[in-house]
Amino acid sequence: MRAWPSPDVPVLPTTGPAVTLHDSATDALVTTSPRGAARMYVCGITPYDATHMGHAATYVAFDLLNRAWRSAGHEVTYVQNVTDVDDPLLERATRVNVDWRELALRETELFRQDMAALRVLAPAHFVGAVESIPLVVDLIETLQAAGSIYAVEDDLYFSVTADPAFGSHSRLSTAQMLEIYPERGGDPERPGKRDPLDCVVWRGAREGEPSWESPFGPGRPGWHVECTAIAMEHLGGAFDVQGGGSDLVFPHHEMCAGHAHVADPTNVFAQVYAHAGMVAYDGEKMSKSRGNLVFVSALRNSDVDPMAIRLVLLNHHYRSDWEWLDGELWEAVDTLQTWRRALSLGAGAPAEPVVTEVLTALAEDLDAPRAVAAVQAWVDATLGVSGHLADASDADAALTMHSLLDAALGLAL
Ligand code: 5CA
Ligand code: ZN
Repeated sequence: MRAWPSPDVPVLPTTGPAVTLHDSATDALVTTSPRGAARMYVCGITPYDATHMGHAATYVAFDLLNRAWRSAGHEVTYVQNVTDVDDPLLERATRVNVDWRELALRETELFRQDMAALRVLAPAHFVGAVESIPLVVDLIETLQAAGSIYAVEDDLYFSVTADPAFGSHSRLSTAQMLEIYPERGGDPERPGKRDPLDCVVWRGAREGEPSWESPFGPGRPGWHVECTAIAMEHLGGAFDVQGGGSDLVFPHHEMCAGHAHVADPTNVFAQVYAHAGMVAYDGEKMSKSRGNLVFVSALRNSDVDPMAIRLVLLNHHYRSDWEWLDGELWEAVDTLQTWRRALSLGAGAPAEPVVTEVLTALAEDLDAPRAVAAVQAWVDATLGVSGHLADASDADAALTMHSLLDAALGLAL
């Protein structure tokens, strides 16, 4: 499907350092070393409701990675899916009495607008589950040939025991996996399964649900196999980073890694599994199912500057869990006003050390709060205590800072 219009990225005078990133599978910082273009897959939305701050935080986090790689001189091939057919979407469509396709189209379009407003660089491939059904069918056939697929009634399951590395990506014990699984779409109790952790790859047609023809009978793709098929098709094996929120560590990314490994035992799915922390609101994880949501589009409709929303997100390290507080948004609005005043002066405190510090901070596991602090220090030095131009030793400071804020942090001021 169509992505959103991607903002331009200004070219910086300095090249950034190699990018290190926390890998959930090893719980260690890894220096990414892309060969050719850096290849990144980030799990996209299930489009049954509008983009909330949790989604926005996750996509801005991986946008920082995209930008850090570009600053380091890499091209980036970015792939993102849209889960445009799945249980929660169908349930919501039924509940609000709207055609599921219409709901998915509408919410995907709103997501595009939100991402464009937040200046998130667009993926090269923005791929729906429905349009990927032939890829999913091919992958299931490969998994079948490897002996890892069996049927329970009209549904096909993937045997997790077919992957000797199963469980290693999330580093969870079987007991922990069994506890989380039913909370995240799994069905450990279903009779007829060989292992309670096995997952559906093809869901046979049900009355009132959409279905597509396949060699396994009419049905629709399972969730995990959708992302595996799309990532493998557009990025190949051992791509650089598989990303998403930390709610996807298990089962989603573990299953994807399992499918990919069984499909090609000589290869791995991704080199690094990176996860953004969860954003809460009213004391609980912000989620469509709980309904404790702050929508990007609602704030935009109230004329909130999307750059202020982005600054709030940047003020929290991507790996931390944090709570959305409306007060932080109004602080960010004030901060941007001060930053714009400093930038309007043209000359200012030396900008080059700020470029180095911001690029270094972002290259070290996307430390956006540290980068923001460096910008704030420049603003303070430029405005001084009087609030007027204090240190004008760099005649082109504002030009450099404009480019830096835009290229590295996605803030166009
Ligand atoms: N379609 C699947 C991924 S293939 C899905 O999880 N969709 S989603 O709409 O529920 O979430 C979209 C992305 O936002 C995922 O990467 C998810 O991990 C992330 N996400 C969801 N809720 C939050 C939250 N409260 N805080 C941070 N990230 C979140
Ligand atoms: Zn996914």
